[in-house]
Amino acid sequence: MKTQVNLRHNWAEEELRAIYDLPLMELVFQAQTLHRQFHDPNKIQRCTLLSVKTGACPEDCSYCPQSAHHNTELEQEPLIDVEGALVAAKAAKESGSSRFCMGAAWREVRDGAQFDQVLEMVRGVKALGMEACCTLGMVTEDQAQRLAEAGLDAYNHNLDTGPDYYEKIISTRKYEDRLQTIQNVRKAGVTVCSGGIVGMGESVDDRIAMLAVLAGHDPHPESVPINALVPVEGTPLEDQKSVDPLVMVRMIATARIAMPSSMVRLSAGRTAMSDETQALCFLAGANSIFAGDKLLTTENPGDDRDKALFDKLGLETLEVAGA
Ligand code: SAM
Ligand code: DTB
Ligand code: SF4
Repeated sequence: MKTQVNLRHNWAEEELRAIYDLPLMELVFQAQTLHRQFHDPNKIQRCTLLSVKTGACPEDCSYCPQSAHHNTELEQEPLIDVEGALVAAKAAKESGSSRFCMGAAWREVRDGAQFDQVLEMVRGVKALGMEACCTLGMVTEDQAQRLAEAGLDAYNHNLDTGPDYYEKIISTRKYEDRLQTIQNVRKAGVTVCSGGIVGMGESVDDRIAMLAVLAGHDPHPESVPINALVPVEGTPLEDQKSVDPLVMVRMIATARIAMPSSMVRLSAGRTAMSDETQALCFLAGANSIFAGDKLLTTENPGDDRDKALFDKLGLETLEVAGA
């Protein structure tokens, strides 16, 4: 889709805040207008997640059921075999997903047999004709390069929130560590998937600060997941009040306006959302979702509910060329 809009990489927080605070109708209209210059408004990409290594993570991310620092009911699982990952990838493809994202509860990638196994999974997913994505924690430039050589299309590494709020959520790593991994991924020629979570008790300014950091990257992250916190029992954020759905709409619209050519993914939290909320999120510029009945460890709406939603809204699945 051709466009005349110049992408900007110098958004000031004040500018983004003014956009976020627009009257909702104006905000959604502006976001949708821009959306149409870059994307087909009736097409949504479907991606499938698979947790290839579950739980016992040394990081202490307050939102995460997989952290070893919290007492959740989660069943731990060591790295699954390549065959198991590829069976899941094939099923995902058959159900309409064009991207397969493999997640590991690691703080960082370590060179060795387990990383080699993940590289083999990436090669296998590519051989199925899908986009391959990984989210494995921190990676060095050399490891990112090896992922690129295996054919990896995208690496997910979220900033999660603004720089000031970050230390309230995670103490075992720094914002700068996250930024460094994103840079390593970019240098290796792998596309960047980076976004965050709303509903962790952050202020509007924290949300805006995160969007300003994301939109300050040149190029922008090709994909920007916006997650609503899924509060999980046993995590420090278990009692967080669920986020107002219109906060998701405002975040998505602001992300769409700041990064108009990126895929904006309505990510975790859809199970608790009404069809109407999701419709507003799509109108505000979300054009990708996670499909299937599971995210990494928590529930997702599943194919039946999503098919009904797509049918009701007249949405189609976006086929990704050259995946
Ligand atoms: N360990 C890797 C990392 O942290 O980058 C990859 C897996 S981690 C589970 C991927 C992302 O899932 C996190 O960055 C966070 O944004 C999101 N996430 C985890 N738990 C969540 C929850 N309870 N609700 C919403 N998003 C969550
Ligand atoms: C992203 O931003 N959200 C996905 C994906 N990237 C890796 C993960 C959501 C996880 C939600 C909690 C869980 O299921 O464990
Ligand atoms: Fe580990 Fe990632 Fe969960 Fe943090 S978000 S505890 S790094 S799996």
